Amino acid sequence: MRTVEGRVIRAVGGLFGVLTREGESFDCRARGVLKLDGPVLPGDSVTVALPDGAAEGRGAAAGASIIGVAERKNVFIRPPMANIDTLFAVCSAARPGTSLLTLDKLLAAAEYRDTAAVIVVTKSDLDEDSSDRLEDIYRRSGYPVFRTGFCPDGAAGESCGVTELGRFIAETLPGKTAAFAGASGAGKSTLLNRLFPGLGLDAGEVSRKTGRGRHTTRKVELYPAPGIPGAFIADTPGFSMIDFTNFDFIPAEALPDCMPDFADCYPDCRWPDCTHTGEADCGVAKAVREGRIAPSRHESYREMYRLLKEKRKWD
Ligand SMILES: Nc1nc2c(ncn2[C@@H]2O[C@H](COP(=O)(O)OP(=O)(O)O)[C@@H](O)[C@H]2O)c(=O)[nH]1
Ligand SMILES: [Mg+2]
Ligand SMILES: [Zn+2]
Repeated sequence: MRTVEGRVIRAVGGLFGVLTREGESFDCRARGVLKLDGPVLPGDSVTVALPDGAAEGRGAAAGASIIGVAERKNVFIRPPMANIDTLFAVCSAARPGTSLLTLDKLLAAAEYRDTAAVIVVTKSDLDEDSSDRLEDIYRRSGYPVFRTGFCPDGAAGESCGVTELGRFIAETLPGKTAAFAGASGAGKSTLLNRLFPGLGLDAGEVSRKTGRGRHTTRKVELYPAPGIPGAFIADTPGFSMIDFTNFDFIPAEALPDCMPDFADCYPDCRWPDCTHTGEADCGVAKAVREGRIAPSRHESYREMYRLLKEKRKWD
């Protein structure tokens, strides 16, 4: 018997795929010793006990089992996964378009979980005005923003934004785990395949006609990011941006802390208990008037605050 450390890269029906630090993979069961609130999740860092003779690829049959789960940095419920350091919000500048409220919910949920967020505006080739608008709002809000698109005909060798994003990922992602969230059709699979040609993710569209097939299985899977040491990409097929935004566990009182672009303004509020939803002499409202905060961010905030307060009433 020996023990190894690794990362859960998939979870299917009580069987967990674990990739060890040494690069071996084992199928494991999770046995009673675990003291967790919920199940073992993709993204968990785990300790695995391997009986003598457990060979790679057939661990579970030989009795490989997860005997410990490291403390988590964060947990996403939908999609189910743990320990996400960075969330790439993939938003389309053209069809299907981007709901700013949905995007702002996603950013607040990421902030609350201590997950860094990066905005990627896709399809910038199709609508320059809409790309400019998204870029302006989120740059002003302090988020890193990248624009990608298909290159115009004849622009062979151009990457149209993908190289720049790839460089950022290579610099910031070593040792970290990233998830990509986006509305269906926003260009998530296309982007991942352009960024990581070696990853060979399923790029196929979900079959809308039959509504089934392997692409519709909602299974989170982690992949080692090709060429980036210690980095993982969480692929979340079948989950849309809406799934990631289940943010109603945030207490309304904590929402201001989930708006990094507002932080500098709070000292300017006249009332210490200002909720920034319409009080007189509110620092946030002042910053909006002066153009330091994008109006849409304040509108989203007010709507999210209202939703969270309403939710509290029903609980
Ligand atoms: N013009 C243009 N089309 C894109 C771009 N990115 C993706 N698409 C197209 O948008 C559609 C949906 O892309 P897909 O990657 O499947 O979206 P997903 O559902 O988010 O994974 C496909 O037809 C892509 O070819 C882009 O940057 N520019
Ligand atoms: Mg896709
Ligand atoms: Zn205020």
